[in-house]
Amino acid sequence: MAPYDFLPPENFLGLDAAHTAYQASRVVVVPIPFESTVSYMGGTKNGPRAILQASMQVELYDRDFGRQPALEYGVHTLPYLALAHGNIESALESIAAVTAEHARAGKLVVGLGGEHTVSVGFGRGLAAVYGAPVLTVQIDAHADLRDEFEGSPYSHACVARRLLDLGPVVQLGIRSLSQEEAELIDATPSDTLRVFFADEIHAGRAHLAELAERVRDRTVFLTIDVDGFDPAYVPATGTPEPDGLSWLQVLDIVRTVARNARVVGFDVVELAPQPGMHAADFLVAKLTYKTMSEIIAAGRL
Ligand SMILES: [Mn+2]
Repeated sequence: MAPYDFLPPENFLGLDAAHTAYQASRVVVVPIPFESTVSYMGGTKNGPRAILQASMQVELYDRDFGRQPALEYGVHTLPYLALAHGNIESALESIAAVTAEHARAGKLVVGLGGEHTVSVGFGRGLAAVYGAPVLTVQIDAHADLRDEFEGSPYSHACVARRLLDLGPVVQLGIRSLSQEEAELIDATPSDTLRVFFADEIHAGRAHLAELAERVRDRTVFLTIDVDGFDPAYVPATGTPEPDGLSWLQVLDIVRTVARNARVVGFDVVELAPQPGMHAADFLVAKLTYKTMSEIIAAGRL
């Protein structure tokens, strides 16, 4: 039995029953309020609820498409996942099992974190259905390439290192890493690990052509740590870093990946909602909607 908790107060985008029925929906949203290894400021367990609530305010009409995409593809929102805290291995197994269940049904699976550790389970679930390698595209301020952190191989600081077990990793927006991580990046072939640091992205748009080539026709898991954004956009996150990406820079990356790769799932993690900072919640909700619309519109799933 799937380890679900209770029903969310509202579904993603606040759609009516006709556009949220499981069978007819192309997209399944999985709220994962998991928080265990956070190292600085907490609160990511409240991320899924804040995203769902903010999504009620997102316009269904999208000017980029000239229509209301969600009404065409349908979005089914699952209840919050109830996960065992204190046992990360079993939590990751549950996340992987739920992700696989809905991927196997042919859905675009969308995870709402929660801390970034949930992405390890999410990626494993996708790999179980689509087969390795699954290429991870990671938007993040942090490299997350530590082999272990504070005694755990499943710290949010180790996410990308674990996802490297599933296939290559392409990172974008990175601007904080340890010496150990810098040495690993230097020692790893770019076909396995390519890091587009934030300054490379700020320098122009040249990274988009290379990104398109690296992901072209690959099976991709897109993981968006919202601290990839500049804190001016998303201050409500546990470990903010200056000099981050803008809304348009992130959208350019999402569009490039959606239009060139076969994206089989994505997650949005590390929002730690703060009272009075609802702009961040809304940005994340809108980004989630635009990302699912881009992936469905690309017609590759
Ligand atoms: Mn991060």
